[in-house]
Amino acid sequence: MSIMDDLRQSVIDGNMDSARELVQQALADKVPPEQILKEGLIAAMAEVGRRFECAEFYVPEMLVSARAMKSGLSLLRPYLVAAKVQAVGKVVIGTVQGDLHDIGKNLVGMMLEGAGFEVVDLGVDISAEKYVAAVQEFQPDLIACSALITTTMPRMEEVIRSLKEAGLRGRVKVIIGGAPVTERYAVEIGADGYAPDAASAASLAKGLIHKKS
Ligand code: B1M
Repeated sequence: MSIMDDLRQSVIDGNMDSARELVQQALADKVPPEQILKEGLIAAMAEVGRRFECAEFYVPEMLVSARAMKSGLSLLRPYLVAAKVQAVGKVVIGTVQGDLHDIGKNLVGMMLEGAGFEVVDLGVDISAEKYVAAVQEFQPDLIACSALITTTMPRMEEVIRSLKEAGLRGRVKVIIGGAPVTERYAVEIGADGYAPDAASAASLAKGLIHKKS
């Protein structure tokens, strides 16, 4: 097995220590950082997403894999920056105003990172004004909003309305998700997409980025 095979397997197994060691070893062996990212970390998370979608993996397995990926990525990031490796796109993510649930949102963020996106995580209880300010500051390609309570879902519509009012709606795609959210709701409020889980959020985001370019 090659070092990339071992790295992919470590991430899939959720073995944080081994993922870090293998990234370190690959760097020492002069494997280009972009190759470590694409053939190691991103490929592993694509497989994790596939297993989740066909119910071979559940949330706990996905969480440990995502943590292993993050741990390898934190070591690799300075080398990616030095090598000027471009992210697939930039996503601003947050849980909407009045809502403090962040476990699902964090998982979505990690899967997006695993898919090669640069992720700006605003945290929880994020008002429409904060999303607008973040679009102005970070110039993302996408905004991902999470809501876990039926009473906080309408805050997603406010985000879209505020982006329109600020003249920013054409510049950024908005994707939404969270346990009470539905595809129908996404259509109703004029979002660009809905994802029922973290793995499909990453596929949705990649699809929207390709449509843009
Ligand atoms: Co809260 N809570 N909670 N809670 N909580 C729920 C959501 C609830 C369904 C429980 C219940 O009553 N059965 C209920 C909402 C009812 C409703 O509105 N329909 C509820 C309530 C009522 C409340 C409080 C109001 C309780 C109270 O104080 N009376 C309160 C609200 C606080 C607030 O937010 N203002 C509250 C508080 C809390 C805790 C703080 C104790 C804790 C949150 C801890 C934290 O997040 N740091 C908590 C928890 C843990 C839950 C449950 C048990 C689990 C949520 C979770 O983390 N799931 C939840 C019941 C449940 O869902 N079974 C519940 C695991 C996570 C991986 O899944 O978040 O669904 P999930 O994310 C998935 C997908 O939804 C999707 O991908 C993720 C991964 O696949 N997804 C996205 C999520 N965001 C996405 C964004 C995207 C795409 C996909 O963007 C594109």
